[in-house]
Amino acid sequence: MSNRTIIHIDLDAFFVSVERLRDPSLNGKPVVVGGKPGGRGVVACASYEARAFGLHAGMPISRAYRLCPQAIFIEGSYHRYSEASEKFMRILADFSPFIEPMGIDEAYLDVTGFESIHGTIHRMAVAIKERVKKEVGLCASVGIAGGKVVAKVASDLSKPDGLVEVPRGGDATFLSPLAIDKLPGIGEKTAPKLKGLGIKTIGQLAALPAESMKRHFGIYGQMLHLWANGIDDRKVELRGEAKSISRETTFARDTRDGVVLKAMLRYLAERVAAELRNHEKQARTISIKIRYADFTTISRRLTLPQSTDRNQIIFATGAAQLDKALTVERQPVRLIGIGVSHLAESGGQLDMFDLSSRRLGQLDRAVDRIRRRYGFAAIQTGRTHLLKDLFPETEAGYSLHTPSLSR
Ligand code: TTP
Ligand code: MG
Repeated sequence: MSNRTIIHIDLDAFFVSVERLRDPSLNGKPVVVGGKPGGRGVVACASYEARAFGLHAGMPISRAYRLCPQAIFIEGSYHRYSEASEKFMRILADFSPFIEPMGIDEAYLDVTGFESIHGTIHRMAVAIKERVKKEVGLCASVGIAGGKVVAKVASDLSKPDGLVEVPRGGDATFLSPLAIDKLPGIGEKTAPKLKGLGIKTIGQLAALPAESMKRHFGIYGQMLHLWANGIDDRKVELRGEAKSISRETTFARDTRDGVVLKAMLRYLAERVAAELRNHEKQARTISIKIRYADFTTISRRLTLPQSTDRNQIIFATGAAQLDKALTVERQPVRLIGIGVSHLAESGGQLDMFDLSSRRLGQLDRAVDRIRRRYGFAAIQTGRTHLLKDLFPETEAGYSLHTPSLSR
């Protein structure tokens, strides 16, 4: 039996809820953040009212509009979400130093032994929810359990504005009656396979011998076996932070124009690099993602000998990958994205790049300061200048369809 107590907390309909703070007339209505109808983005967040029509994150906006034309469609403004996210995480950090933020609106807290401070963990969770409501204006849902996976299942189940505490030692019993797709890690691929074997509940999954899970699903099967039995020893990683940062966008019209593609890649690379510097991180692996007109999606990655947070290095690495990809594929491009992973703290490392590169670093930081004051589009580097004529500009920069600071 686990002797730990883990809280998982996740904001409800996060992007939409932030929009509602700005415009309360959106309350109670189907609302979609992700793009305007006629546009080609995907749903980032659908309000619960919109979910009742079958809308969900990841669905193309065009389909969302067909299912629920009366919904209010909003482009969204990432800087406001990231501001709310920071406030939220700061509140959590007041409650436990053992916090692992996951993505933008959720976190795990290890609160083992914290009863002595708050009376009960249940009361502690209520206090967290109240502060988040009062200071950020948002509703959060909380799960309390003996490990991460069950805490997450519990918070999901409690939504919206919920709080579910699994009794100590009761993790497996809690999971047992639930449908298998409630278990993280069981997605669109695994669920049908398991259903094919007649496995519908997590309890049935838990009863399958570990050996046969391993035979069917490899290492991953072993993990599912443990999780289904409520066993999850993964630590809440101290000061855990984003493991990767990426930005991507869908073009209004498919394009093969190398100049436009590079300009957008430059812009996205600058946003990624700025985010890295903001987190005082550097990255070693640079990846790009390209989705072609027929929706085939490829990604290419390159690991550098040394980590970096420089606009120019991140862009140039991505651009080289893009050039290669464009020589083998003749189709126009629908979406382009760039991301970094393999992150390390930026301090402490010897800078092996030469002096001119160090100057570039100073320049990047000067640009960051101006952009923080006047907005991201306030300064254009040579290439991104072109975007001014091609894309709508908002206070936060050009509108990106699927911003992500990811898991
Ligand atoms: P989630 O916590 O997965 O979803 P949610 O907060 O909108 O709704 P709930 O938790 O109540 O079920 O994601 C948090 C935010 O991350 C979400 O508001 C928008 C963004 N997001 C995307 O941009 N794309 C995605 O595919 C997903 C799942 C989320
Ligand atoms: Mg959420």
